[in-house]
Amino acid sequence: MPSTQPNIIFIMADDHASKSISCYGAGINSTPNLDRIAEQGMLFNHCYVTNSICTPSRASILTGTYNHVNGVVTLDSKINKHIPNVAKHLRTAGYQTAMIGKWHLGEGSDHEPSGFDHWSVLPGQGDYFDPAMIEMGQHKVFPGYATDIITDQSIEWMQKRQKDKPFFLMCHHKAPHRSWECNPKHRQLYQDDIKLPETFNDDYKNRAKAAGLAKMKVSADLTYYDLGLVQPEGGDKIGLRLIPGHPSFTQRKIPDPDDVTKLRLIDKDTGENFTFKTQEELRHFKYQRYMKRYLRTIESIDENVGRMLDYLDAEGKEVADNTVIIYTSDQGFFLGDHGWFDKRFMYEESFQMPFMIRYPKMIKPGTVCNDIVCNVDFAATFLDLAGLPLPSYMQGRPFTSLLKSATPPNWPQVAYHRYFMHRDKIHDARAHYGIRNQRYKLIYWYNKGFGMPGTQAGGEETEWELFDCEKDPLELVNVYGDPQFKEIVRTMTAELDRKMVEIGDEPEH
Ligand code: SGN
Ligand code: CA
Repeated sequence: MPSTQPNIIFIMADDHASKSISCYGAGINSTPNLDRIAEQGMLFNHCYVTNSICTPSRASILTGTYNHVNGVVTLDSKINKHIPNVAKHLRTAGYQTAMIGKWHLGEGSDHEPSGFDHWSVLPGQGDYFDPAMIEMGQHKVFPGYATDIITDQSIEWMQKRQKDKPFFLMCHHKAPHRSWECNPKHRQLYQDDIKLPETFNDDYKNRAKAAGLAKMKVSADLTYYDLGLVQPEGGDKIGLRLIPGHPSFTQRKIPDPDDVTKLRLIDKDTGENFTFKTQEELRHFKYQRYMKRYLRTIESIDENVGRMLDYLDAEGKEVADNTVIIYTSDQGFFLGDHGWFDKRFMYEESFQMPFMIRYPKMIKPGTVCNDIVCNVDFAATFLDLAGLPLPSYMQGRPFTSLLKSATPPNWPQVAYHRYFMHRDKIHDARAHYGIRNQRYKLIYWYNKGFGMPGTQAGGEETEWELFDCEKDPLELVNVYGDPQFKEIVRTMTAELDRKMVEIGDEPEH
């Protein structure tokens, strides 16, 4: 007799911006299989990450708590495997549980996945090709492409499961993370140019200094490795794969030389040569090359999510109807927006997570939710869907009523974000916290690092930003100091204070 408690399949990509999922409507690519989840279920327009960076986001998803509570505040933090998490609750209540793919919450016996009957994870960021994985503590190498392998393992685990018990599967892809290496069969995709985002030429005027100082510009901060290029003079050999941690892996940025006509770049796979007449041409080349490489890795995610859906549907209507299937990403990503790649900021493109969910028993097909939810709410929602009590330590709220299109009138339409890593070595992003409600976004750049690993001490002047998300959705004008917004600043600051009191985080002065 199959269980009446739903199965939960949680598919999460790494750095997948909603603009590169076609059901979100930006029109830059086509993802028919990801779209199936939204067509047969619900799409969220306002799902936010509480800290726009991998490791902390994953800790919040697993534990249902904010980062100052679960202790996973930076990219270098490691989760304490003894703290409770959603998989432990589900497993104790009779679920079969598995965690397959990117983990990034630490390695070794104190930090490995816990609460899972089966786990097979990439060490650190993992590799796109022939990835090493740690399977239940054993190191193994799996020949092939990471997105296929993670899907194969997920499907195999579902095949082997006990059919009379519900299951919880976390399937975490590596793609489309930097350095955007696609499955070779997708190399020819995207011959036509991708359209530039409206804010590609942002000059960062009228905003906090952090925006202009961040080293994540498509024009200046991409490396040879990122774009699959080599250079004739002193460049890397064609076909050479650089090793993460090796200085050239992150440091060899493609220059904007004084005389751009002297620059020659070479495709590492085909040997094709690229030369440039103007700086502008080089800048656009970088953007196109970045976007095409990024989108090609998504092609494989789309195919593989299609395989997961097909597998589930082939198990029969009863199982498919009783399964919650989610697609999301650990945070958003800048796709040339504001001239950037990467994430970390509370600006909308990196703050917003894609979130689509299918659960035929509960969700009307083709519905859209515009209410604010957060990754901290996921764990509580899973427990609620499984009919389990909400543990007192969890700070997230179950959004089951939103799935039924019955948002309670008092639903708190507010998301809290805090990025702790002040001035990381790679992108030099500044520490900040703030809140967003349906209309406004308030950000405080407190610019301090507390000497945490991966951060600098700080000591710069602090700054505030306020954006009118309705009138200025691209967040180009900081209206914090505008007298017209005095009252809004007051109410938003009070709301931020309230939120910090509620969740137990402390303001910085
Ligand atoms: C790597 C990347 C960064 C990225 C972090 C965090 N550089 O360090 O660009 O911000 O990962 O990504 S790389 O050249 O080494 O790829 S996260 O998804 O884990 O948060
Ligand atoms: Ca990520």
